[in-house]
Amino acid sequence: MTAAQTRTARTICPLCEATCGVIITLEDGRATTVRGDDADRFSRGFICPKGAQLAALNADPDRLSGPMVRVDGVLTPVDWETAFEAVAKGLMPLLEAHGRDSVALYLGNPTVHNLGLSLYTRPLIKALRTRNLYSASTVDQMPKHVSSAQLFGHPDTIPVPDLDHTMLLVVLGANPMISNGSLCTAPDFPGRLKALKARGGQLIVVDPKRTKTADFADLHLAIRPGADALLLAALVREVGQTCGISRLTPHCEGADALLEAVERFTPELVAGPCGLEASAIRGLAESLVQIQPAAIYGRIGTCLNPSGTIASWLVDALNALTGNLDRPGGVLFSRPAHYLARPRRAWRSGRHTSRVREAPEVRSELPVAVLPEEILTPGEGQVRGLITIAGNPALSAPDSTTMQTALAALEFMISVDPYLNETTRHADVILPPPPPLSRSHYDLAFSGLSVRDVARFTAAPLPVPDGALEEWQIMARLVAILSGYPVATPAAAVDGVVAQTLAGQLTADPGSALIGVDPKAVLEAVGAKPGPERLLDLLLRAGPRGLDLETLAAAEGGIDFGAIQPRLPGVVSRPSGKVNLAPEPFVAQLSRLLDEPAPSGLRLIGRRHLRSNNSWMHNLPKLASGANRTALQMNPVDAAEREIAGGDVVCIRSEFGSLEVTVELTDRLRAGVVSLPHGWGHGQPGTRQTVAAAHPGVNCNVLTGGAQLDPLSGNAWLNGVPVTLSLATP
Ligand SMILES: Nc1nc2c(c(=O)[nH]1)N[C@H]1C(S)=C(S)[C@@H](COP(=O)(O)OP(=O)(O)OC[C@H]3O[C@@H](n4cnc5c(=O)[nH]c(N)nc54)[C@H](O)[C@@H]3O)O[C@H]1N2
Ligand SMILES: Nc1nc2c(c(=O)[nH]1)N[C@H]1C(S)=C(S)[C@@H](COP(=O)(O)OP(=O)(O)OC[C@H]3O[C@@H](n4cnc5c(=O)[nH]c(N)nc54)[C@H](O)[C@@H]3O)O[C@H]1N2
Ligand code: SF4
Ligand SMILES: [Mo]
Repeated sequence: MTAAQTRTARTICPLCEATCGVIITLEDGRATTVRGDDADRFSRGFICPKGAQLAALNADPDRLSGPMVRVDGVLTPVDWETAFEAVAKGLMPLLEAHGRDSVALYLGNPTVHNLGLSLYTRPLIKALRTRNLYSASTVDQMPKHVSSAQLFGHPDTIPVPDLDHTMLLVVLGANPMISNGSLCTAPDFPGRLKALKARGGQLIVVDPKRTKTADFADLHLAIRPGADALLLAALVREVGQTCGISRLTPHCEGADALLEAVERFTPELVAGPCGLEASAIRGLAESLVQIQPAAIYGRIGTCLNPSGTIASWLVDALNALTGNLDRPGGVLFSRPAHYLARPRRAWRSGRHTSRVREAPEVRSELPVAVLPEEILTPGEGQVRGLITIAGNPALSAPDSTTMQTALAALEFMISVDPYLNETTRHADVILPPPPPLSRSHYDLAFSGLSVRDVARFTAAPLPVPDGALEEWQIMARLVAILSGYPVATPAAAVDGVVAQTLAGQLTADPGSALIGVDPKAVLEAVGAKPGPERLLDLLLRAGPRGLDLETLAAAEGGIDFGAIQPRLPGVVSRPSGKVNLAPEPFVAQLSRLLDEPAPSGLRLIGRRHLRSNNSWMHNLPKLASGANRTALQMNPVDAAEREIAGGDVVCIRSEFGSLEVTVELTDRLRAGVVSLPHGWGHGQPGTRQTVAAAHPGVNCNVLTGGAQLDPLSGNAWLNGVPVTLSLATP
């Protein structure tokens, strides 16, 4: 091999929210090694074991290289034109006979890590015009969106902890030493926690498990699952009793109503349900009063239960009351370099409801937990077709058994996905994107959730393989079909319309730097190149930093605009211009929490592994190997009570299903709590993921259910689910 054939290219790892810059070595047009990019202005060389597998992911032999269409019941490779013909032939009759709502759309997690997909989501939703819109958000962060919408006016106006400057970080229900953070984009989260300790700061972790993050903490409070809202209400009350509203920024309203709402939540009252000592709760409140600045941060553990929105709200109410909202070292709003639409209006949900159980729409979405019943319940408005984009609801959504029955019952299904997995095996048409290293990268979502204000763009390290379609082209072709254009309409024609529409919007919004400019001139300035890069260029030009794509692309390692800065009151888009600390529906829901029966029996929670990424990276040998990753972790005390020993196979049951699993004893879990990870249960018939099939694991979402949701956000109840155990009969 000659040196001329070896080169390196920069990209940004698209796998998790940490957005690490990486350097890929390319030999003979193939990615061979991956290392952290020391020149990246944000991640400064950090990389984790998953990022290190990007080259392997890119070259995974099980990745689909071309579209597949079901012919006589069998998924068969076809050319792209045949695939799009099949899409039109399957979808259009359903839409014509049964209306737009008869076809559902599910958007999975990788959508937001992918520029082409994120920019084409809106056009696709607009073209489909279905009320049956679903996403992974309702098995994840929807409570935080609802909370932010009510507090700040927009669901994406989410404050992030100022990790690099805080002196006290309180983490509830997150394990960033393993997950690398979520709704808090901070490459090298572990290093940032070490820096917090090094400058004399404190870390407090509230988690039923003594996690790797808790190992690192000054204090770990092993709360009972699902009790965070109660704990937070008591903390708000205690802080309110000590400092009243003296530390509140003047940009808040509703403080009196907030303090009244938490009045009854004394530490003594919530101690039992939280499984904590009242004195420990008081102690935490005291730390929050004394240590300044402080940041309170809640994530998955606070969101995946029926009081997820209440907990998400109280996290920010507590930040506000302790004087830490919009303050360096507290929680702040990042300012991305691209344009964001933030019209000033009252936010609403429930503008329509699901057909069967009348679950309210939130952000135009219905809870993914109701998708199975919408497919399986006959009648007017029944879902008969489904499009999944980068999602694996067969494993990731609650009540997997019913979900998979529902997917099998669909009349027609399309998946945009690189793998033949538990979900896409049900599809009639699979449209695979090119490998990840064949696309450019810019973080539209995560640059609005970052602990520093940064902008980074990387070009695609590798060309799109022969015969592949770029992901935006696949999306554009779907948009054309759903809009009733001829099937053969080129992607570029659709893209032209999308760019024109965006230019029109950007030149008409007073919140855009392009307000009043002639849209034609703007389009001329960005040039004719189709696809996401032109759309991104438009968004950058309309953004607050006066950037354009060429300038950004030339900035090696990206541009660092510095630490995140206070943004109140401008960032609030509520009609009053103030932060609402006591949204009425939240106050009403909070008061109901005290009426709930005290929890009893065993509760199941989840866990994440450093080498997993939800369900879809178990097909890489280096990430899937090792000891049994889906053992049921339990406390020795619970095991002894049931005469169960480590290594025993037990049957774990819930209202929704049962599984046989091997027990692993650990005193890291508090008694009364057992744990299984999600995203496993591979090797199902009709899938093609060879490595994953050899390490199938069990699917914990067989045990979770969609019957009870967070009423305010529609989020699923996946943590703290009641279960029972018995020894499996050999
Ligand atoms: N390695 C790895 N990294 C990932 C992912 C992955 O699958 N693997 N997934 C990515 C995704 S999509 C996301 S959203 C993020 C999530 O990132 P995190 O929010 O950090 O999620 P987890 O690591 O699951 O940590 C949740 C913690 O909540 C605890 N917990 C469970 N129930 C409760 C409760 O009721 N109260 C409290 N206080 N704690 C509770 C659990 O024990 C666990 O330690 O991670 C991302 N990063
Ligand atoms: N019990 C339990 N369940 C959970 C969780 C939990 O903590 N506990 N966590 C929840 C969370 S936080 C999340 S985010 C969800 C995730 O839920 P989903 O988003 O539904 O599932 P993923 O496992 O992320 O699957 C991603 C899919 O996208 C495909 N994919 C990967 N890259 C690309 C790409 O570039 N383009 C396209 N088109 N497809 C791609 C993969 O092949 C895979 O099929 O799971 C949730 N489920
Ligand atoms: S931490 Fe996340 S973004 Fe960074 S290398 Fe690992 S998977 Fe990629
Ligand atoms: Mo997630």
